[in-house]
Amino acid sequence: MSPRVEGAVCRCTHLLMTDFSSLLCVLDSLQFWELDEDHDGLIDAHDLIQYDDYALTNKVVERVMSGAGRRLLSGIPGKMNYLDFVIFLISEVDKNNDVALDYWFNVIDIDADGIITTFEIEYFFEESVMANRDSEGGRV
Ligand SMILES: [Ca+2]
Ligand SMILES: [Ca+2]
Repeated sequence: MSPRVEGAVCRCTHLLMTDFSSLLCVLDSLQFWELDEDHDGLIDAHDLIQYDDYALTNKVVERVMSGAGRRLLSGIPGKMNYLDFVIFLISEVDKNNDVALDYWFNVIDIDADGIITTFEIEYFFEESVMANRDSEGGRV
């Protein structure tokens, strides 16, 4: 394990107190390490789009990387640090917790007016349909 990953694991261990949570944290660290191709401790949109075998659309990644879900702690526009990634992962893995609900609501609420409209849903849905068509070889 590289010193950078070990450092991330140690930081995370201080944040999460149970053994199970610590194990999840180690797995998160390895996932972060894999996505961070140049290993500079930051993930950009190019890296995040590869998350979970390209499970996210470009529009969602763009919103996440803009800090729409939650302001990025990295302080660098368009770049996510390890803690930003952990918050993203908590929101992505279990979408039923309050953090996740707030996170994804904010991602979809493009104009940040506190209301999700059909326009906002269509904006994201359109790209998902196109991605499904592509993955199914044109069949829908
Ligand atoms: Ca990087
Ligand atoms: Ca809105």
